[in-house]
Amino acid sequence: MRKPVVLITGAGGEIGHGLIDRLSGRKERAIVTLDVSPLDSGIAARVDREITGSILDRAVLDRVLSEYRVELVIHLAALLSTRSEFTPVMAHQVNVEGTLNLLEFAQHEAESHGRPVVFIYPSSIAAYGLPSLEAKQKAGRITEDEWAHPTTMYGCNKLYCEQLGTYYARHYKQLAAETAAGKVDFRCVRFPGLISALTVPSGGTSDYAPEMIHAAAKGEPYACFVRPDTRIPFMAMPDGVDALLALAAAPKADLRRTAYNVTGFNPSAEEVRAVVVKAFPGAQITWEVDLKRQRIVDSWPADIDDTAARRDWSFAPRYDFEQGFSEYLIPTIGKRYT
Ligand code: AKB
Repeated sequence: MRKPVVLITGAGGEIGHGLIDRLSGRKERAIVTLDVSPLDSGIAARVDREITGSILDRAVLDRVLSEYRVELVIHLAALLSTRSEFTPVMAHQVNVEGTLNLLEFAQHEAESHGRPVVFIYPSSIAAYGLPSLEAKQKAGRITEDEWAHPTTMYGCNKLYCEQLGTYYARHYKQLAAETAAGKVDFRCVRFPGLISALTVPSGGTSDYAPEMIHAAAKGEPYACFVRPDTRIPFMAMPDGVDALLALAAAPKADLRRTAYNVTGFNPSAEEVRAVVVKAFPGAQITWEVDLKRQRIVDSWPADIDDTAARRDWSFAPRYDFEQGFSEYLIPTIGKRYT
């Protein structure tokens, strides 16, 4: 008998750390991870099987299929927005072909054990694209179906994979009589920038907020790569992990969409700086705008509407801007660097 497990791809990244921390405490299912790099020792010890390999390698996925009964896939592996602009073809391979491989894998798993496989996919505010700062200001809080015109390779990849997942969930092989549609139970969270106290992100464009905080805690100077008035939504990592797990556990009948916005708070870069300087007096934060990265965040919304997530699966973040910093980020980061 194959063991029932959760498969987490890209497990060594920012979200993976928080997720493994939480899931290993729950002991509901064995945890199998797949990442191109070995996991760091802190999380490696908490998973049941660590596979070092690529989501582009179908032989690796076939091996997982033969060994485990995967009931839940949490597909985190991706190249983030700034990195993807430097290597767009590779980004497309990892972000789109990789996701396609995983969806096929989930479909085969579901067929082999005769039950739907829940597939959790983190999408991003990068799926949006506002054409100008004026439009961004006017748009305010936007819903999932507005302004979905991404300007980055990563954003295009995310938006397309949302559609691809919906295809697998609702229409896959609808012309092939022998295959019932809907074996992959695809569910997607559109994340804002995530801020973790435990890890520093790499390759993203929302990274300026976490980088500012971590640099200040380490006593290092930081030159912020966006203008002080830049405003996009963020969320504290524990809320991000909660969102993935809450969506995975939601009764299917309650879900009226496949992709849901979630959000925590939306300070300007200057407001983040002010809080950081208050928490770490003497923090040296300057502004050195990178025009290309600025253009990316200027195309992302200032705020997003999370009404659908609140309505369909009762999602409410624990942390607002004040509490996110005072109760989670400052104390946890402070401890980490002392
Ligand atoms: C990035 O900046 O690329 C990510 C994201 C907002 O999806 N953090």
